[in-house]
Amino acid sequence: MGPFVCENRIWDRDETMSREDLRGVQLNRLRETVARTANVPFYKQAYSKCGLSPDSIKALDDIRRLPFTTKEDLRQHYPLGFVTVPRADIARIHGSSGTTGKPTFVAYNKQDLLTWSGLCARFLVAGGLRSEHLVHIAFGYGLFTGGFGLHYGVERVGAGIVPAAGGNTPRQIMLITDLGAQVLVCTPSYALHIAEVSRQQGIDPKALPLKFGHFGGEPWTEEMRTEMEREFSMLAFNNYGLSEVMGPGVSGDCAARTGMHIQEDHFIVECLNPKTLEPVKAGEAGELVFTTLTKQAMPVIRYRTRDIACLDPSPCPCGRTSVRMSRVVGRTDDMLIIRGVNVFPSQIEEALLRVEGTAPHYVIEVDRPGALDDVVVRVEMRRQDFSDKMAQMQALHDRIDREIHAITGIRVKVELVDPQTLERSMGKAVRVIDHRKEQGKL
Ligand code: DLL
Repeated sequence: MGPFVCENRIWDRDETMSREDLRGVQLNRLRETVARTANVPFYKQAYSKCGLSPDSIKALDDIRRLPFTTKEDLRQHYPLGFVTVPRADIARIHGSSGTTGKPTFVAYNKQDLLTWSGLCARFLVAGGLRSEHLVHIAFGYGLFTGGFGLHYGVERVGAGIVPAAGGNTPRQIMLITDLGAQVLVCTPSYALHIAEVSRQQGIDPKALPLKFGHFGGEPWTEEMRTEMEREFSMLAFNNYGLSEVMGPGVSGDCAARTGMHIQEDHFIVECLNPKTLEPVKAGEAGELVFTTLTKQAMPVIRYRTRDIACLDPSPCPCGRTSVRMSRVVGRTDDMLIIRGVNVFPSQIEEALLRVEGTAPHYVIEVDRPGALDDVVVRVEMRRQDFSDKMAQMQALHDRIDREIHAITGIRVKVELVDPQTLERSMGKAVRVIDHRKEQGKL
């Protein structure tokens, strides 16, 4: 533990209900959710294929008879084919990267927004937030669920907010210093970057008023937690979520910090072997699959997250009765998280395809030399397009740069390389080299 103590406080009594009561709540809500989704064309078809109706759900184990949902399914029903409410009842739409240039959208009605802020309030309070605090939010506000999700969670607790959003780190440091925020909300890598820039400016991060940090949106390690707590002299809490299931608020650390409590009265979690789709043994790593229980505008059934983690059902000293999940230790697909933004290699390929003069050979190299991710995209030129003219090459470079930014939303360093210089692979092409893994940062 760091220099501050986090009192064990609980926001909502439902977090401590007995396992038996919880199972009852889950079963009722699962039946409601199946009923609600029966009119979504994707589920309607899937249910009728296997002869299922809401009445078929007699016990929680019956969830295993329900179909899975994947990001690809959402994409195929672009933009809002999974929505169960009339358009007029949609209160907010967020989105996250898909495997191609188009995002997948998620919709919320008024009640969903209330449920969501309550879920964020739970983990924020579990991690030290009090109504008298001032919270600096350095997440992007936009389609990404991080900014608005945490914003309304903090507001629900009654604390003050500085909605700084991302970017301009020296200004962030000024705001934290001058306004006196005790709590920082952002991605873990951005928090470390703030510490780095602060040092460069001759300000010891310990001198900042921060006492608690709530970090999520990307994988991080226990070593990063230790470093952050030492750097800022704060307590750092992990929180997890994904847009398709809700956004932040699916799970979060409590004061014990021995795994993130999954908000099981709102989500049923399964941990499955990603190949066989059978449950793994307790404590073993598997793919997390979530079914929403209270979402109204866009519930999802057995959503395959592609995130690999373990579940721990043992009782927690904090009094919450929910199962805890470990840190995310990997993914079953090739999604990269770059400075908190989800990026698929296929999006970069799509950008390159839009630019004439590039060969289908490229390599994406990800590194984290300091606190922030750096991406270099090396693109091989076609012989006929390879030019001695600097201006032509520069124009090509800039187009690639623009296309990648337009599709992924992130800035990368583009390097044009001579024809026939990138290594050819005998088997599956190696498109991504992620140095963060060997650096122990993932
Ligand atoms: O990242 C939601 C979020 C925002 C959670 C802010 C927490 C804080 P997406 O953009 O849809 O949603 O990305 C979801 O990010 O499947 C994980 O792979 C990864 N992820 C999110 N939180 C964590 C975490 C938001 N604490 C994807 N640890 C998920 C590891 C995380 N990975």
